[in-house]
Amino acid sequence: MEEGNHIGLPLRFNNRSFDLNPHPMQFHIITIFPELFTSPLSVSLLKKAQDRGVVSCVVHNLRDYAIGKHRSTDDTPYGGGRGMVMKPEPVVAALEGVCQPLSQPWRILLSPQGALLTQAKVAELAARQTLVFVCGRYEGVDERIRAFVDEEVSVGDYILSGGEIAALVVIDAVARLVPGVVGRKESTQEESFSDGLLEYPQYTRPEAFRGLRVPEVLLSGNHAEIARWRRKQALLRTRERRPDLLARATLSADDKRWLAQESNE
Ligand code: JA5
Repeated sequence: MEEGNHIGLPLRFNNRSFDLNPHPMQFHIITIFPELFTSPLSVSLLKKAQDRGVVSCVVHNLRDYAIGKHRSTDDTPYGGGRGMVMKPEPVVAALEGVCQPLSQPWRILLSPQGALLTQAKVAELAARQTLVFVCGRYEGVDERIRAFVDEEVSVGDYILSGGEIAALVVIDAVARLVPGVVGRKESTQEESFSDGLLEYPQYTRPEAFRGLRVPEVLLSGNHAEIARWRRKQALLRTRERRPDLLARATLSADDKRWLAQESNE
């Protein structure tokens, strides 16, 4: 169960992790909207990971580090122009307050100007023990904040209202690589797809849905043939939809022969 609130206490989504596992992956989030994290961190995979003690998440309210009567976290841009800019003092005070008790925090600013998140970057982040995310809001953050983080990460070339949802994307992807978060069976299966191809098509009951039938081979019980069919579907689908991925994928001699043969038909 989550603990804390947004009027002073960080939202701590796990208070048992240290008893169960001396080295849980720690995610700290600095945001003006702690509530945005409540549901995503309280259900499904991330909830189970925290219950198991392999992941811990602490959401820190940026406003708690803001000073003055209004505890402002934004101000107007120097030089004029539209919108507001996130002030540097509260963000840096929060970073210092949050990081002070941590041993080797890695500080990440979510921003469309960061390096694009890839599975390779996800793996790199998962090798660290403590990630601290700064979520920007308004029309952007004061440029000087960049001097107080270790890197800037983007989750894609589109505009978001703030860094919060981007931080959740990073957390979800990183948590999946933490040992004990995803079951061993699922994780081996996932690895077999990290050869850089798209997934093969999947089906479940019923056999016919609105006139659309499940491919006969999947009903055959012939596991070797099913595996071959799936591999071919993954190859075809990747060539069709993501030729950029196919160019970099790990292909066997069989794969290459089969693809060449397919394009000659
Ligand atoms: C953070 C004020 O990676 C995609 C994006 C991350 C991010 C975006 S778009 N906007 C902001 C932000 O807006 O701080």
